[in-house]
Amino acid sequence: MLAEVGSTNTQLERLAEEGAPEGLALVTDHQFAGRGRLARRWEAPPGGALLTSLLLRPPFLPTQAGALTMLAAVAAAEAVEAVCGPRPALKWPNDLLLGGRKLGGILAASRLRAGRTGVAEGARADAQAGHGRRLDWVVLGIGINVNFRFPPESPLAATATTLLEETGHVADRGALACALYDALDAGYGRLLAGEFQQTWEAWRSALVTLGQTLRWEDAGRVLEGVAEDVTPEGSLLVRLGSGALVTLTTAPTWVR
Ligand code: BT5
Repeated sequence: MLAEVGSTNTQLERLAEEGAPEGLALVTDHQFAGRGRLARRWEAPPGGALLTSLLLRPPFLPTQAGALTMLAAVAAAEAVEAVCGPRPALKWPNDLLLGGRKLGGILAASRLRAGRTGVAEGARADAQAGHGRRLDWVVLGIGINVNFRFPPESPLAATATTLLEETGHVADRGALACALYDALDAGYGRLLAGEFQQTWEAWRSALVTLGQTLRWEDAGRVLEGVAEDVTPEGSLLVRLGSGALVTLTTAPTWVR
C-alpha cells in the first residue's frame, strides 16, 4: 500500500525487472503519473479510486497473455457487482462501463523470458508464439473510479463515470480491493489449471461491443463494420460492409 506513487504499473514493472516475486501487488491512494494505454494518462483524485497492479509470472506462451487481461476485466466487474451492486459491462478491449460510460480500465504489460526455453515446448509452440519463448512477467494494472464525481468542466465528464455517480453511495475501497483480489486469485488458479476457454467465454459474454457498428481510422481512412466476435487471444473480428473480416489486435482510434 503506497500513499502516493507515479504509477503502480511503472513501479511494479520496475520491480518485476529486478526479480520481484509473483503475487506482489501495489495499491495506492494517488497516482501523479497514472497511465492508460499508449501514452495516455489515467486521472483520478487522491483517495477517490481503486488503483492497483499485480505481478504474475505465469508459465504461459505469449499468445496466452491476453487471457490475463480478460481475467482482470472479468474479476474487476465481479468485484464491483459483489461490493456495490451493479455489474459493469465490458467494452473491447479493456474498459469497464456503467451506464454506458467508462468506470475503469485495465493496463497490461509483459516481458518475454530472454533466450529460448528448450526443446520441451516443441515446434508447434515455436511456430505459434515468439519462437518458443515464454512470458517472464505480466503486470496487470486495474483502475476503478469509486468515491468521486467528475466535475462538469472535466473533459472526462461526458465519457467517464464513478461508482458514486452511478449508485449514489460511498463504497468501501478496501472491500472492493479484497473482492478484486479474491476474484483474480480464483481466476488465475483456473488459468493455471488450463481453463482458458472458460475465461474467454466469461469475458466474451460480458462484452457489449459484439454486434455494435464501429468506426475507426486506419491509415488515414475511416473504416466501418460490425463487431462480430473475439478470438481466444483477445482480438476483435469486425465485418466490413464489403464482407471482408478485419482482425483488430489493439484498439484503433475510434471515430464517433
Ligand atoms: C485504460 O487505458 O483504460 C487503462 C487504465 C489503467 C489504469 C490503471 S490504475 C493502476 C495502474 N497504474 C497505472 O498507471 N495504470 C493502471 P486507455 O484505454 O488508454 O484509456 C485512457 C483514456 O481514458 C484517457 O486517454 C482518457 O480519455 C480516459 N481516462 C483517463 N482517466 C480516466 C478515468 N479515471 N476514468 C475514465 N476514463 C479515464
